Amino acid sequence: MAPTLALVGATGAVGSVMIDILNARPEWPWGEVRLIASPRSAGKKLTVRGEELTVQALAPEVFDGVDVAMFDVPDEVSAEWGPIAASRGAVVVDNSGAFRMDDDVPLVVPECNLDKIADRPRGIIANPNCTTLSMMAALGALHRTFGLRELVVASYQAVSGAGVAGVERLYAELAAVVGKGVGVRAGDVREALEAAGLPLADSPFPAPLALNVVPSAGSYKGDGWFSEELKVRNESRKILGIPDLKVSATCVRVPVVTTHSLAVHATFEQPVTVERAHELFAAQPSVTLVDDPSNGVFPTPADVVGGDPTYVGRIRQALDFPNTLDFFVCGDNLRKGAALNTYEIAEALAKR
Ligand code: 2RA
Repeated sequence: MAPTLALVGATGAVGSVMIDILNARPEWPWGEVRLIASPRSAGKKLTVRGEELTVQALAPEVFDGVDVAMFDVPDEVSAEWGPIAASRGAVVVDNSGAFRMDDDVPLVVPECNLDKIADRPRGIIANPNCTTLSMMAALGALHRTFGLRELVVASYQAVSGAGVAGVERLYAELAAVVGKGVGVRAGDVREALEAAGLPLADSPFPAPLALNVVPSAGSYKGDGWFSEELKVRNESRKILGIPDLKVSATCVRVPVVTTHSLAVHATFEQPVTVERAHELFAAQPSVTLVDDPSNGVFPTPADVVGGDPTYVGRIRQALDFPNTLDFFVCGDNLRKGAALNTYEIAEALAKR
């Protein structure tokens, strides 16, 4: 019998992208699909592959008979409900931060470590954070040939990483500043937002995003580090299976709606060349090479949003660092960064 798939968090920002992905997948290994959300969203009707489905409220019984349950909900909801779904027999593929660093939960990017989905003592498989995920397909391809040793990363993160509230805030801020000549004097963006009734206290971000960049992503964790920066370090080590990988990240929120970008400085054990890197990226189906800088060809969020691949460009050999490549990657943080990677894991489970 074809397996049953559940989507928990079906009405959220990532859940909506997930439904687009379900509707567009060329292969369809599933029988029944169940859409699940908080009691507030229960009763909503959504269409999956031509069939209108009613969203069910999260409850233990909704997992009975489910083979694979994809979770796109806040950490605390996953922490409580993931084990309940697993105890009812579902394999949980979780996109929250609740289980990523649990030794008994594999953290999977199909291009890097798909074999780990078989080793899941808690019945749970974790999906990485979108910032880490945006570079993993590209980095994994290089690591398999050159052997990654050190990673220095700067991120340029879109506001949809902070959910619908982040997107609404950016649009509201842009409406408050566009055409008003602000952004030329220290403090005038903040003044314009206050004057428009958009106090920072109401924002998901700690500084204005319009006409600005903000070096703060996630929550502050002490000693100068934000949670996103620590996730890049810890998750990269676990996914690539390099526990002592040297990693330093600076994560920055930028006024982009969707698609995270990263400037990557990666040092390898073996000598590297740009030509060989091009070959390796060309051979990786989920990576699209966009690298002709002399003609203005490189990846940008505005050009790649909505796409499934990781887009890579600006590949160059570091001038002063041996065995080191610098490059720029862009990846849709709601697709490969969240919904698509989760679904790829679920689909691989169904095929097994
Ligand atoms: C962000 N990476 O961009 C987070 C979302 N998971 O805020």
